[in-house]
Amino acid sequence: PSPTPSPPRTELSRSKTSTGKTIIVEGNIGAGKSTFLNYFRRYKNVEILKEPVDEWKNVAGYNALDLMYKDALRWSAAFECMVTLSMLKHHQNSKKPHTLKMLERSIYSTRYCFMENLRESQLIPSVDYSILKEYHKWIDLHEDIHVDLIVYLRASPDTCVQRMKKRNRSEETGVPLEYLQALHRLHDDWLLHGKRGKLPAPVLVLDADKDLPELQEDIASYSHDILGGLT
Ligand code: DGT
Repeated sequence: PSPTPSPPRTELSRSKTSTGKTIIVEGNIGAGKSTFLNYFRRYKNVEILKEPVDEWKNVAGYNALDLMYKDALRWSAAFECMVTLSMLKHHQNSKKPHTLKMLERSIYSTRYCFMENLRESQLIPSVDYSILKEYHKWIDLHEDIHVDLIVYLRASPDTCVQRMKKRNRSEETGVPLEYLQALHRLHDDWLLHGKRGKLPAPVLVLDADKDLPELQEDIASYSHDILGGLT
């Protein structure tokens, strides 16, 4: 994988990132999104919306995440439907209207990274993919998916594999390196190479290959820019 370009320091003025704004945190599986989000728990004006992975693991008693990994051709469409709904809820909902909202992933990574990977790898029947695409087209046209900043935690697929092994989420045990390599490329295509059209917001790239304590230091040093004086 290509080296991480040095991140442009995003200078966000107070007026640009005040309350009521939305930041999405993107990056491969195991890139460190949880570490990033956990850092911001210390700020009371920041509302953190993590991916509801536990909900995906218990859909009326079914582990949809596990089903998707075990038999993607059969279950990936159902799983993407679930994820799309979760993301839509996160984009729409705010329990606290005067906070800065930080989302783990977004409807964009569902569409441009995960759905695209399933299509490229032929892990989703093309009729299922087309139906899902119709959903996303409709959402694009009719829903207000507002984003003010994208934080891209860019880690090499090798780093992600190591972190995945370490945390040992049972559903992910069979995930091959190639899957992470494909997701890495799709994140880069979307966030660095502009292959998915105009980005919804500026991108701040952080080198997430650094070990987690070092990454945490970087997050701390960028936190003021990220929050734009909110706190
Ligand atoms: P982190 O903190 O950077 O290590 O993040 P994770 O790995 O806790 O969170 P994430 O979003 O990378 O993934 C959670 C699991 O859900 C992982 O097995 C990938 C899967 N996943 C998340 N979103 C989608 C999606 O839209 N489609 C598919 N097929 N899988 C997804």
